[in-house]
Amino acid sequence: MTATTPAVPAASTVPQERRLSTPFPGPASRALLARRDGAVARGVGVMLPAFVARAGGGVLEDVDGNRLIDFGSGIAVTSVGNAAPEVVAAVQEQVAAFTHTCFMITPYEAYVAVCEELNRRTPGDHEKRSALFNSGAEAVENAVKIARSHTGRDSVVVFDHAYHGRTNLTMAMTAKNMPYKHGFGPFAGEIYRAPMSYPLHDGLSGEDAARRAISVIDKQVGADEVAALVVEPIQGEGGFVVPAPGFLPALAAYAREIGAVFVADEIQTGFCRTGDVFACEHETVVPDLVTTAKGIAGGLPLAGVTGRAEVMDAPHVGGLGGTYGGNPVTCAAALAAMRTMDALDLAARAREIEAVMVPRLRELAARFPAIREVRGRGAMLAVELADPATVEPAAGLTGAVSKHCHGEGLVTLTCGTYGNVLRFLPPLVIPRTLLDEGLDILEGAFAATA
Ligand code: PLZ
Repeated sequence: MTATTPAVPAASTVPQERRLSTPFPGPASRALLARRDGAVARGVGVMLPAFVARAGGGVLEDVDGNRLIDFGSGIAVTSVGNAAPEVVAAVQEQVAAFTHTCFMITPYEAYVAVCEELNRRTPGDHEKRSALFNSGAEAVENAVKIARSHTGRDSVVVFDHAYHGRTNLTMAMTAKNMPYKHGFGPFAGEIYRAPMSYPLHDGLSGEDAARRAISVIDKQVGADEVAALVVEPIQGEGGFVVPAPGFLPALAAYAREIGAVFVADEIQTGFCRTGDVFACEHETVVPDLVTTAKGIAGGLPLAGVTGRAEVMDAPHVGGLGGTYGGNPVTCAAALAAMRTMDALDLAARAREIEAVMVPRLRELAARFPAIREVRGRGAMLAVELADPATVEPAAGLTGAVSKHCHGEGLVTLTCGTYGNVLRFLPPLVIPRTLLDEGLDILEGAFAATA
């Protein structure tokens, strides 16, 4: 880092207000959508075809000048805000200094500094090491490599409804077939699935749900063959499933007992999203390894694996790496994003967002019986929808409510194994006025659809 820091604007320059043309999306987006259809593989879907021109804070502005309220953060990425001023300044400075060397060839300070920050910020005060990668899936792959190298064992245990990525190994670890796995096999071997704690559906205490999972692992995998247990402390794509209290601590204790590596996939939950810096902290669970990505660098592609020094240092010298992992521009962005999290106390902001949103969501649940549950923590919140008569998952209604929100200029996402969960992941810097307006739009969407 040089001594001269460029002037940083105090806040986003994109006006923090919703604005919609008629029709929406407008003509410029429609033209780009037609070009997209002729150029981009159809496998890469588009949820809301408003092509973005610039973004900031809690607003996305499209090429027609429409301004959308962002309740998605690009899938839990722009927690510090889109184009966060300090991130922009750090990236500009770094990109002008040098763009790439490959850390494995000629190293640079920012990579080391990010690892120091990860070692300091992740749960537990034991001796830690980190390694950096490009995407969440790549971090999960490397956590598995490290755990196998450390234990000399092959088997990896994952859970029902899990999402860990789209590469071959992580597709095997991901539970849901459509759209992630259909037609893309055969998948990597030695992946075993155990039942998750899903209080709404199993009614079990955390301890009982853990006993059920541990029995499956003991009988169907074999305790002394398990290299790693990999679990999302709150499941993301699988439906914002919050395990019952006691489930994660019991699994961590079991992993310790059988000599397996306990890996917390905090890719979606990490970096203040749930009101703690990491979701594991909520139950003071200390994982052996933590995978991070998404919120780590304000939108630049960076991921990490952090954990016990003796586990992380198991692979031989040269056994971990990649051309771009921990690219200097992404590392500069991460350091700036972490400074922003500290300066603005974004964990507290996530708790404030929960305090505003949960009462409104509960009011909606009281009014619309299709809402079976309001759940989540911090600014990682969701409602699960079912047919009130049959209690069957209401995927159609979930999609319709979300689409209605999109038409009103509110970016909402869905998730869940059954596609019946509407999830909310606003940037942690979203102004209160936009939060309230987004909730009003959501209420209108239920009134119009449910
Ligand atoms: N682990 C817990 O949430 C990414 C996927 C979006 P990558 N989730 C969003 C999609 O449809 O592809 C995720 C996650 C958890 C791993 C990943 C994978 O992270 O950066 O997308 O590879």
